[in-house]
Amino acid sequence: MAAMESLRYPIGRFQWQGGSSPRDRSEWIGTIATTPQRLQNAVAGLSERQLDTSYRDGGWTVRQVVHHYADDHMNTYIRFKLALTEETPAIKPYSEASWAELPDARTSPIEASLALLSALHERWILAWRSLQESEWGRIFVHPTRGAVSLDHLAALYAWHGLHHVAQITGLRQRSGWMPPEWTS
Ligand code: NI
Repeated sequence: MAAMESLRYPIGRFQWQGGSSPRDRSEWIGTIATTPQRLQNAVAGLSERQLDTSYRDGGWTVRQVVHHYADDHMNTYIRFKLALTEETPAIKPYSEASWAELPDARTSPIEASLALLSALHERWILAWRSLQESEWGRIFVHPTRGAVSLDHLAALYAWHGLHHVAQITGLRQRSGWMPPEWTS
C-alpha cells in the first residue's frame, strides 16, 4: 500500500547507483557526521509515553528506533573495519528485528544510545575521512547480499541516518508533537 510505504520509507528506499565520485563520497560523509545530532534533535523534548509510541502501526517505537541506531551502527562499524583490515572478509549478519525486541531496546532510557551513537560516529568519521582513494573499493561479503564496497556502505549509511530520523519527525508532525523551533 502506498500510504504504508511512505510511512515506512519517508525518504524512499535506498538505491545504490553502483559508483561514486569524490564529491558524492564527501556528501555522504557529511551526512553520516551529522546523524547523531539529527537524531538528538528529532527526539528532543519527547515524553516517555511519546518515546513508547510506534512511528506507524506495527512499527518500532521511537525508543526502539533510537536503540536500533546504536545497535546497527556498531555492527556496521565493525564491518567497515573488517573490510579495511582483511581481504574480502565474510561478515556475520544479525537479526535487527530481534535485537529491537530485546528488553533493553524496548524499555531502556535513550540517553545511553544517543551518547553511544555520538561517540561511535566521532570515531567512524575520522576513519571515513582518512580513507585513501583506493580504499573506497574495499569490500566485505554479506552471506545473502554479496559484496559491499565502502563507497556503497557510505551511501547506505548516509541514507540510513536520514531514514529513521524521518520516521520520527513524520510521527511528530502527524501527532502535533512539534518542538517550538520547528514552528518558528
Ligand atoms: Ni535501520
